[in-house]
This record gives sequence, structure tokens and C-alpha cells, in this order.
Amino acid sequence: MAKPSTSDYTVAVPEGLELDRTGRLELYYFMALNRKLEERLGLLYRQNKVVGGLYSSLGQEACSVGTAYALGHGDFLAPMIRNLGSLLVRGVRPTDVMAQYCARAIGPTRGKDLNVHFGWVERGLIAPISVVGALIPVMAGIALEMKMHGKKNIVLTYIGDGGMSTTDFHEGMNFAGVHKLPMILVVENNLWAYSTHVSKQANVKDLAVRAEGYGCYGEIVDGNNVLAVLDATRRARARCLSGGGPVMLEAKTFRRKGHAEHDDAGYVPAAERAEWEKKDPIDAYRRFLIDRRIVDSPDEIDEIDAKIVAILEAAADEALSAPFPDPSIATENVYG
Ligand SMILES: Cc1ncc(C[n+]2csc(CCOP(=O)(O)OP(=O)(O)O)c2C)c(N)n1
Ligand SMILES: [Mg+2]
Repeated sequence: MAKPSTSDYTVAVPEGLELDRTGRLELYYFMALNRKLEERLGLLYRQNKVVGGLYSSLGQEACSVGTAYALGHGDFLAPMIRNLGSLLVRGVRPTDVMAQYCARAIGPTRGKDLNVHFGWVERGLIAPISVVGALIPVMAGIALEMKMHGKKNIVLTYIGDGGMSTTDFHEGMNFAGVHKLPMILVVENNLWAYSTHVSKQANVKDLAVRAEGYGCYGEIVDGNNVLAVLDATRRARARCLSGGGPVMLEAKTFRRKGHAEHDDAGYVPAAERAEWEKKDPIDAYRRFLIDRRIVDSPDEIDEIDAKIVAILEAAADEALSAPFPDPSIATENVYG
């Protein structure tokens, strides 16, 4: 955990947000778990234990945790590569994540796929699709089924600033708008799509304005303020459930590492990176918990951090002591 910075960036509490102490601490727990798990995976990557790429959500933890935390039982969520935090909120264990990244037989895909590429229907999780944008029509289809059967549930998925330039994004949003489907699309505007700045991707300042073109409601939220993200997603969910149609929620944030671990992001101006480091969502939320006396002392937060470290050590031991999959299962559960 980085030391609290001297930044004056503060977490503002949205009006009417009802959240008890347990909930407020849980939000911290999941964001810190998200970050420390990725840091631990970074070490495993350098030890050559991770198979394939490692995609960081450093600085974006509030987007994943705040959105996933707003969902109810029976809702479906589909993550993209930077939404590890959403999976943790939905009950995926660090051991599952490490085993998956390290291609072990106990992982969710039993070592056949990598990183966050897995679904878990019992946990309301649909597997991501590498082709960015392609999840949106799929989730719109699930939302259509929910609507047709009168279910009181919604779907939520994510798209990046770059992914919004795809055909699938347009087709999926248009379909969802026409049929007034209960779908939340979280646009994680982290300003970069690999090495392409958002200004070369869109000729609008706010990506949320695009919602109107699909007859949807659009809203902008501070993506580094977990309480604001939670509140906006809760309201979006209520809107979906009352028949208001899809919501496009633009979370303004920043990708603090490269596209993946191999990318040093040398193309990102140092000043821009420094500016966003001051807005770190976990540091700011930690200060909020202390300043508002939600915790009695900073020690209480340090205890949560220590608990996370212990959980991650045990998870790494369990995941790395598991075998790689037996070649005999290679064709099981594979469709094609
Ligand atoms: C249709 C498609 N084009 C290109 C790629 C390769 N690709 C994967 S992620 C990525 C950048 C995505 O940027 P953005 O949508 O802003 O998400 P971020 O990585 O910032 O979270 C690219 C170009 C892909 N997977 N799918
Ligand atoms: Mg992006």
C-alpha cells in the first residue's frame, strides 16, 4: 500500500448514499485486495510463473469494485481485462485467480485459458471476449432474456475508450437501446488504448454523450471515487429495473501502467502520470475513512492490509503447489 499522498484530492460522498460501516470497509478491502493481488501477480510474472500476459488495473480499482458492489443476486457481469476487482467482489478467490494466471489444473478453466478469461455462471460471471466490443451484443442478449421473462435483474459490462470505436459496440448499444434492455455499460475512459490517446479515438470530450445517439441515458462519474461509482451504478441499476432502458456510465480514470506488463508506457507524458498518481483511488479512500472517523485509527486499515498479505501468501502457496493440467483433459469441455 502506497503511503497516503499529500494530494488534496478527496472522496466526495454522493447525496443519499446509504452504506453501513461494514460496507465502507468492504469497499476498501476489495480495492486493496485488487491492487495487492496484481502486485503479487507482477512478482510471479517476473519469476516466469505467469503464463501469457498480465494486465494491470493500477489506478482503476474503484471502477471495478464500485460497479460490481452495486449489483444484486441474479445480475450478470462480464469483465474486461482490467476488471479483476469485479471478480473478487463476486466471490472469486485469490487462489482461483493465481491458479488461472499460472495455468494450473485447479484454476477456473483448469489450466486451459489464462488471466481473467473465464466465466462462472453460479457467480453471475460471463467470460470476457478478447475481441473488444464483442461482449456488448452478448450481454444485450442476456438482458433481452431477463426482460422477456420479467426477471428483476440486470447485466453490466465494460468497454474502454478505445473499444468504443468498434462495430460491436454500436450494434450492441443500438439493440439494447431499441429494446430498452436492462443493461449498464461502464465506459472506463482511462485516456489510453494501448499507445493511442483518446483524443485520436474520439472527437468528443465526454464519451458519455454518445449514449443519446442510442436513446440511452448517459452519465459521467469520477472513476477514482469508489463511493461515487457505487452510487452512480446503483442509480443506473434502479433505472434499468424500472424499465428506463440501458445506461452508459463513463468513469473518468487513468491507466497507470502500460497496456500489459511488457509495455513500459513510455509514450505517456510523465506529467500526466504524476497528476493521476495524486488521485490514487485507494489512498484517497483511506484518507476518507480516517478523516470521517469511520475507522478508529489508521491501525485498523493497516490490519486489513496485513490480512490481505496473509491471504495472498496462502493463495500463492496453494496455487503454485497445484499441478499443471493433465494432457488427457485437453479436449474436455472444448467446443468447436
Ligand atoms: C476488435 C479488437 N481490436 C483490437 C484488439 C487488440 N487490443 C486489445 S486491448 C486493446 C486496447 C483497448 O483499449 P481500451 O478499449 O481503451 O481499453 P484499456 O486497455 O484502456 O482498458 C487493443 C487495441 C482487440 N482485442 N480487439
Ligand atoms: Mg483505454
